Amino acid sequence: MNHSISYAYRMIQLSKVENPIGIQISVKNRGLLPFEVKRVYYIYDVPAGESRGGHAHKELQQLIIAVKGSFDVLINDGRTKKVICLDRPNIGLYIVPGIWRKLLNFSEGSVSLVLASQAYSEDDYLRDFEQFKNRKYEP
Ligand code: T46
Repeated sequence: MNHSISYAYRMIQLSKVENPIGIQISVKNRGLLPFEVKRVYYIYDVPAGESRGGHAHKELQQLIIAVKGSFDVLINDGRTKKVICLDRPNIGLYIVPGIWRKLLNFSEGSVSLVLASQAYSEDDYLRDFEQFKNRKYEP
């Protein structure tokens, strides 16, 4: 039987206001997002060929947006993988807790913006893939 990873993520379209002086995108708490934003960070200047992430979170929910350029997000629930390309500043990738993620194939000059449901806590990270898999599927 094929296992679907569709429960693990959702693409969220953000509202865009376009006019002759530019484009603005806003994200409201308790709007489209399934969580309240408690932290924002962004990643840029990733050298060619490098990747970010490579871990899972126990509780954290996140929305990842390519505000500039493009990159791929590999998600893996321990059984099934999927690669999602982010390349539009008005489309965010929402990832539920407990999903391994890796960001890769960054285009030159790309910027990823991440909205997170919790303050930074190293205790929330699962950084060892074998531990991640065993934790998920122990009987
Ligand atoms: C994720 C991917 C997409 C902090 O002190 N505060 C923070 O808010 C963050 C995100 C990181 N840090 C520290 C922890 C490490 O010493 O910054 C250093 C680099 O963090 P990390 O190796 O976790 O970076 P990435 O890019 O591999 O992962 C980050 C997020 O940590 C993670 O939640 O999903 O971006």
